Amino acid sequence: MTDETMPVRNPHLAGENARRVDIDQPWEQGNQEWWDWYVTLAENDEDDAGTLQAAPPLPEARSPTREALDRELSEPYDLTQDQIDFFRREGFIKLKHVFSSNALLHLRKELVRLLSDSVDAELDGGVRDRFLSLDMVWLENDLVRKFVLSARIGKLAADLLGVASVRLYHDNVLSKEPGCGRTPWHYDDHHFPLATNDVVTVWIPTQPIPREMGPLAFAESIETYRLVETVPFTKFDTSYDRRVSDVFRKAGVVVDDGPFDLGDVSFHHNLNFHTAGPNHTSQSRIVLSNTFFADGARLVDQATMVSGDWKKFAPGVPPGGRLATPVNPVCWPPEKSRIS
Ligand SMILES: O=C(O)CCC(=O)C(=O)O
Ligand SMILES: [Fe+2]
Repeated sequence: MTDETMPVRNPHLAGENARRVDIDQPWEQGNQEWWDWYVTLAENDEDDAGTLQAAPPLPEARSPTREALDRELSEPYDLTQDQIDFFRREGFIKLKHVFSSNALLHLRKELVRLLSDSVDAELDGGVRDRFLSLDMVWLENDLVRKFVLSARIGKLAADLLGVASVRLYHDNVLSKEPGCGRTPWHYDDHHFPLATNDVVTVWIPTQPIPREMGPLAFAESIETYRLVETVPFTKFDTSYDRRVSDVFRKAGVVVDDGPFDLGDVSFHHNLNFHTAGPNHTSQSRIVLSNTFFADGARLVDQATMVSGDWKKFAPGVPPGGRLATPVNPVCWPPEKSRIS
């Protein structure tokens, strides 16, 4: 077995020391370069590349008033016990009507502006085959900050995890451009250097995402990661992605790869395995994906390159240190967030 194909284990999960392999080296570049590398690890059908389909036009929208937007971002979204049980059993959930079309399309316009500034090109057709990413946007942009620190989302994250209080790990504006292939199979525990399993990511599409645009797709059962714990991660090719999908297919793992209607928002646990299809449409697939963790959590002792440029999200925190910097604000409950 070469260094590149050694199994990668998370010490706090497997209860053993992580093996020192060269993915243990820190990631030296930015998070955009990380995504450029990361999508090369996905297996894609050769004949998948080709003509793009026109996406359905975006619905008409009116910009919401500030009051209406603030209300919908802060009012609680009540979960049923069945929904909470589903999340804890399956490791993900898709919720309907979390935000209004007006609010989401208003956000999309702003994200299009930020993304096109970052690459100096038009979105929705002007950039091909890439996975664009921006992070820490909430620090600079008022509208993104409202969504990232939304009490509705913070409470949903805390309620799904069953913890009293959550902090932000980071925000992520993700745009899968026309022609970009699959997102490789992974679980986020592999990416986040957090020494806890109380971690959840909300994936907020800012447009309807039909199957051909590459909706996030989730393997059912929070235990599914156990099937692939010993599959060796390789940093140079698509073999990890291919082996994971082979194991899942042979084991009959059910995958929810259905479309997202406008207003649908998903939450996935850091142990949930997920992937996303290629974007075969001429529209950019733009989402806001934010990660929260239980207040009190610490960093792991040793992060790997799969965590990307994580120091940006935990500035100055030593290995094993408690993560509670000013860029990790409490997002629920509001009383605590005011004093933090
Ligand atoms: O948007 C994607 O294709 C992948 C996103 C993802 O893996 C995540 O938000 O955890
Ligand atoms: Fe992920």
